[in-house]
Amino acid sequence: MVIPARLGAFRVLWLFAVFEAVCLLDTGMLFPRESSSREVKELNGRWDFRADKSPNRNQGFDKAWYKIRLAETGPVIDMPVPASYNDITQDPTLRDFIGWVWYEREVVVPSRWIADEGTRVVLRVGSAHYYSVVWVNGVKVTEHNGGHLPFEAEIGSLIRKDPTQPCRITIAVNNTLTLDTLPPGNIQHMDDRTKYPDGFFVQNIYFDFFNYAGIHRSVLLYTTPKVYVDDITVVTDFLDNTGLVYYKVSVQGAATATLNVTLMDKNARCVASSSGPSGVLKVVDVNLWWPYLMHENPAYLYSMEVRLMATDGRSTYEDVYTLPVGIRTVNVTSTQFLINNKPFYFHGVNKHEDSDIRGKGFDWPLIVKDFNLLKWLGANSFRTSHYPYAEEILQMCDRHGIVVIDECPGVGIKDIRSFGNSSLTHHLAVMDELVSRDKNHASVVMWSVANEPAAEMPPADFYFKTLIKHTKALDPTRPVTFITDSNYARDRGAPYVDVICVNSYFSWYHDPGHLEVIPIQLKSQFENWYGKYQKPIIQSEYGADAVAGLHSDPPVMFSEEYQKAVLQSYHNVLDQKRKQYVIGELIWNFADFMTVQGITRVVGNKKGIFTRERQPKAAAFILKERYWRLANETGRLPFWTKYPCSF
Ligand code: BDP
Repeated sequence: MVIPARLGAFRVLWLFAVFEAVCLLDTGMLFPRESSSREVKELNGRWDFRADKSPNRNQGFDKAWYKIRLAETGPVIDMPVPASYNDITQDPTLRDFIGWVWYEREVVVPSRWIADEGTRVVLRVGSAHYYSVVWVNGVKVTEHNGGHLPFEAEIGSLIRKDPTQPCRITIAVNNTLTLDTLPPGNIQHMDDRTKYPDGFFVQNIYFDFFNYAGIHRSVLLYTTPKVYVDDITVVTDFLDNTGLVYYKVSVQGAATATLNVTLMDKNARCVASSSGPSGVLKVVDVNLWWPYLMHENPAYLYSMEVRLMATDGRSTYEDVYTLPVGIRTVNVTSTQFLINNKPFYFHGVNKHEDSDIRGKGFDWPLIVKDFNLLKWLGANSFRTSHYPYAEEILQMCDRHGIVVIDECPGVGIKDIRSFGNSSLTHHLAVMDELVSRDKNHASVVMWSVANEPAAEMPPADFYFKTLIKHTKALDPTRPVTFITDSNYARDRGAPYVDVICVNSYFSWYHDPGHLEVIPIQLKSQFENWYGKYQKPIIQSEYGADAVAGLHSDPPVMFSEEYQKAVLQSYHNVLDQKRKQYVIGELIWNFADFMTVQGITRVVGNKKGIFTRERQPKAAAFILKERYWRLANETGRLPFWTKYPCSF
């Protein structure tokens, strides 16, 4: 896998071949950024909202609610965007609602956008859970299957039809999960009228987080010229002191265009330039992108400015898009994970997009707080368990040097029917969207195609072989993994991954209360997996629930002391095995998070080392001490031999 380390001229040829592969996807999903040629208008704030509580949840479509103002179809309530709708009101039926909900907002579009026929106006939804249909002034403009990923539609011609009309945006979102969605789920109708009321049904899910729904990320209008930069792909490398940025730009709207590409350093000095739709930028005395705590100058980002000029005989178009670029390489051997050819040890966390009131809704204060906590903790990495996180979060990772294992929403694939063709086709499409969105982030070092699937089932072999091969073809520059539990009988798919990621909960789900089993069971886990596959291993989850403030000595389950003891016991084994082939450890979980109601969860999963309000439990201090010690051992900074206290 991944870039062969030192192959001289072959390496360059190989990189060009790779590069074509990364560009396989036909349309781009560039993050909307303002520039001299592009404007962005956020449509966040208060929207009108109506849940379709009709028995078949289809009244909105039957009565065409999109054709008129939502408030004219029936009672609407205020709903913030972005946010999950579940925890916003006092209505218990909305908290657990399954089916279609309707959002609507009228927008004033700047008149110059409408007047200028050479301007494209794009409506973009950062993410909505899970199936969305979008109308503008009653006309359907797009639909999208799946949460966590953006989708968009060009609406310029539509709003130009009648510039006197306000631009009314209607978005219907359905959170129903089926055997073919990602994540999968299924609806169960309860027909026994001696037990259940008329029309009673439940949504079964096989994952452990609350099925928050709604419009979770920003809704935007943005403009580009009619001829525009549709996509950019960069692949980076270096030879000695020279950084190499292979780039490819795709243009839409014209058959020919002039492209100038300039790479600027942090001081806005041009360090390399090129022209044409593809090429290589050579950076003398390169500042590589290094992870946090691995280098004294981590997370160095260049700015790549792409400037397009085109003419269609009548008009001239100029488009400018600037992409942050970190120059780094990733390689995997049978025992190591290399960033810039140096061994990298993941000491990090698993997270969730989750907090009170807003649920999975995007929230800058929460994000910045979480990054401050990660840096305080000495964490150098996280996994986007169990779905793609907001693009702004990955941008923060690029800026701060936090390394990311980027996971798709393939969580809870437990039913054999979810290994069929339609599930696979959707899963492949989701990987396309994910790679297309995140391929240019220096912080993203590995793709994870699934979490704890029932990989012991025979169809899992074909399913994961196809999925992993497809992902590698999309992006041969990054390793691919899927996350398994410790049972190595569930290993269909494992032969195709580059890194084995194992979750285990010894003394919790297995042998609850018996801390003494951890050393032997964890050691066997590592030896079994390594013995079978000779691939590097990440302990991708481990942990224990702790109710903040609950104390017990001797430690008992759910106390802060027990959580601490589990961590310490794991760390002893990890310290032996990280000298061999264990390349990382990610605690489950960064913070407490909400789950479905059930007998094993007391208002959510309490395996956080921080509470849901982001306050530390005792385990956070254990981990902080450890992570800084690991950084001192594995980072390369003489002045970090002292314990840090500056955060
Ligand atoms: C793991 C799952 C994770 C759960 C965790 C737990 O990957 O989603 O939240 O168990 O039960 O197996 O706490």
